[in-house]
Amino acid sequence: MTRWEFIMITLRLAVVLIALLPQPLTADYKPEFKMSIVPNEETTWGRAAKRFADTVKYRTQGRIQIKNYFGGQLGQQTTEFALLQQGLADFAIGSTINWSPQVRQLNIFVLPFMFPGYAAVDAVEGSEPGERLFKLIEQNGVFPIAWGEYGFRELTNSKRPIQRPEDFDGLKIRVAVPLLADTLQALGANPVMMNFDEALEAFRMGTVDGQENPVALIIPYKFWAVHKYMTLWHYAIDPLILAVSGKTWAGFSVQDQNVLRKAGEEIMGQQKKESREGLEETATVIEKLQDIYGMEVFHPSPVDVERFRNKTRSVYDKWTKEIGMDLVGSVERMSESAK
Ligand code: X2X
Repeated sequence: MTRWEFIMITLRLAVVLIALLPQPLTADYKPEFKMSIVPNEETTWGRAAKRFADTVKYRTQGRIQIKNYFGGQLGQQTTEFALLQQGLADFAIGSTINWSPQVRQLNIFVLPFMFPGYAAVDAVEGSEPGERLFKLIEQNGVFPIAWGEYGFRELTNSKRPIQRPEDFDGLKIRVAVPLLADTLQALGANPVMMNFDEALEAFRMGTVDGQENPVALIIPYKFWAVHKYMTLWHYAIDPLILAVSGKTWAGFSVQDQNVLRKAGEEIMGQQKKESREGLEETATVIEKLQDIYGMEVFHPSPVDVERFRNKTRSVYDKWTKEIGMDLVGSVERMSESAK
């Protein structure tokens, strides 16, 4: 054997031996990715986060391990988007309401009485306006994967039935963001902006009279124990978005990005379905809230809704300018034709 042949054989042997070594399972990813979720794990929102973490771990053979931080542990709810931008949260299933301070176009979902029903919401998310919102989020350093939903927002309070704008007079109502504060103010209430966890304490203490949230949150958070009265008015909706910090996303292999995308779409599709479950039949919802939870529910007629809507026109106009006439116009047209 020549010296040259000996070198070649040794090299080949080395290549084979390296290929036979066990491959590391964890790629070069960090051992824990952080997921932010504002409410607790009992909600359809929290359950989706658990399912996502489990599915992703399984489908990536443990390469991507997501730890869920429920109850807004990573930061105040209206800073969640900033946490994603900075990479302080890797993932979030976030509310468009909570992200609206950073992405003002997301206020579109809480323009008073914009969406007549689920069909309009689905139409918007599944076409140009929805795509435009996802682009905007991406341009802001966060990669959106899929839409979810928490449902239409209803009003609860401890003082009296709210059937007309006059009934709001002086009621202290907690909201999360400025557009909602403007709306409640225009209706004659005294809105207070506070974080969700502070608000829960304020309801228990009775220092705040009411709030607005979807039935899918009102039930697991037992709002019926502190607020007897509900107005089922569907005045705004709260879509959720599963998203990844742009910084984190860029660090994943294409193969893992595909796994995340597919799992995210499946799980959020299911989450949306679960949030709507049992809520499509208004009569059944009212019966449940009354008979099981002892609430007194007012379901406004179209004429009643017009009264509330008329009071909030100036808010709608002011925020249309903030959001952009163009986007509002195309959502209005879709909402009109989905009626
Ligand atoms: O704070 C709220 O009201 C909640 C839980 O619905 C949101 O995160 C927007």
